[in-house]
Amino acid sequence: MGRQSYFKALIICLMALLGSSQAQLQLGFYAKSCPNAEKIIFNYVADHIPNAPSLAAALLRLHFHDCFVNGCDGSVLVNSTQNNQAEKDSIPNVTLRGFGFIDTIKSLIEAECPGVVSCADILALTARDSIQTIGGPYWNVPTGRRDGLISRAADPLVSLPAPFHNLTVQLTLFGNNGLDVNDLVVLAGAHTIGVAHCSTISTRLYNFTGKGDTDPSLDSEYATNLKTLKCKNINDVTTLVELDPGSHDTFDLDYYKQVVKRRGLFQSDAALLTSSTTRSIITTQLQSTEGFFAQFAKSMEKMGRIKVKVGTEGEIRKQCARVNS
Ligand code: HEM
Ligand SMILES: *[C@@H]1O[C@H](CO)[C@@H](O)[C@H](O)[C@H]1NC(C)=O
Ligand SMILES: *[C@@H]1O[C@H](CO)[C@@H](O)[C@H](O)[C@H]1NC(C)=O
Ligand SMILES: *[C@@H]1O[C@H](CO)[C@@H](O)[C@H](O)[C@H]1NC(C)=O
Ligand SMILES: CC(=O)N[C@H]1CO[C@H](CO)[C@@H](O)[C@@H]1O
Repeated sequence: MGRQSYFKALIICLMALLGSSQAQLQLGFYAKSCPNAEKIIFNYVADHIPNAPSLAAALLRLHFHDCFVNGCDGSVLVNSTQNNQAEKDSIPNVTLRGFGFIDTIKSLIEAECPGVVSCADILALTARDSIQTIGGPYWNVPTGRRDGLISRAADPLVSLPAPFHNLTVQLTLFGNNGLDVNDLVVLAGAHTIGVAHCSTISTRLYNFTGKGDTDPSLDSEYATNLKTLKCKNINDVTTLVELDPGSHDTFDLDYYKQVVKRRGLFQSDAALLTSSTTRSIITTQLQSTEGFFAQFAKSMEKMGRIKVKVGTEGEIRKQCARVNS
């Protein structure tokens, strides 16, 4: 190889390296291309979440559902079309909320710098800022995610944990996304906020083994309360139950306190008591709110990196509910 072509090759290698180092998430990815983006999101959240704190839970869950299905690529935000049933129209979605909130923030950002900031990043930042606004943990959100082109109704059923999943299944689904048992127990701590529909626990309350029975792993006093005051029959699909009764808008340790009292709402919550590893991770969280927040922040940052699309992959959607055509 001649000296010149040697240098040419070297330069090409260096450029490739540079290219690949740019093609990953970084803090403040939009600092030059849309310097106000993160501020616009933060201000909108700070203006609106205090009046509607329950939306913080919805937005966090939306980010989780986005990341677990085809990676954090905004695919959860896409509307179905004549030719495509999107993730939104799949069973686990039925109760997702907050789409309008994201769409509004997207339009504010598009007005400032069109075609620059991805919906996946907007969702990740909005979830983080919403939780911070209700007094929960703060975590780093490196940005640079690109929006996916695909959103299929069949995928959430396969990728997302369900309320009736045991620990083994939950660990597998988290493992598929590079998350471990610690991440599972820590992120399940998100159930310290928000609500669930009676449909998610009707079998647990009324027909656990198909004999009209109640799941014996659920505290019996709590089960009775739920049946007499909340989910009054097996066909009730609309009534809402707090995941963490009494403090469903407060991000605290109460979820873990409920779980150890056998009052976790879902079988998936109760399942966290079925191994000594998960029990000991719960005990660790219960030692301090600061400790839990720090771990939650770490696991959220990890979750936010699941199978992200970067560089020239995917696209920057113009509207979050529609793939560009
Ligand atoms: C570990 C497996 C998990 C299962 C089986 C699960 C399941 C569920 C179910 C069934 C609901 C109730 C939906 C409804 O009926 O409206 C729910 C709500 C919620 N989940 Fe999870 N989840 C899991 C993990 C997570 C994670 C990792 C997060 C976030 C980091 C999260 C955040 C939430 C929040 C905030 C709500 C309340 C939503 C609202 O108030 O609208 N969950 N979850
Ligand atoms: C967990 O659930 C899966 C799927 O239903 C089942 O195959 C497995 O045996 C269960 N594991 C345990 C430990 O119960
Ligand atoms: C309870 O489960 C059994 C077995 O799956 C089913 O045959 C029965 O119809 C269920 N009962 C109700 C009230 O849904
Ligand atoms: C997506 O669907 C929602 C609810 O039906 C609707 O309000 C919104 O305008 C749609 N957005 C797009 C871009 O089609
Ligand atoms: C929020 C949302 O898009 N919900 C949809 C979930 O899927 C069902 C059909 O399975 C639709 O009817 C809901 O509108």
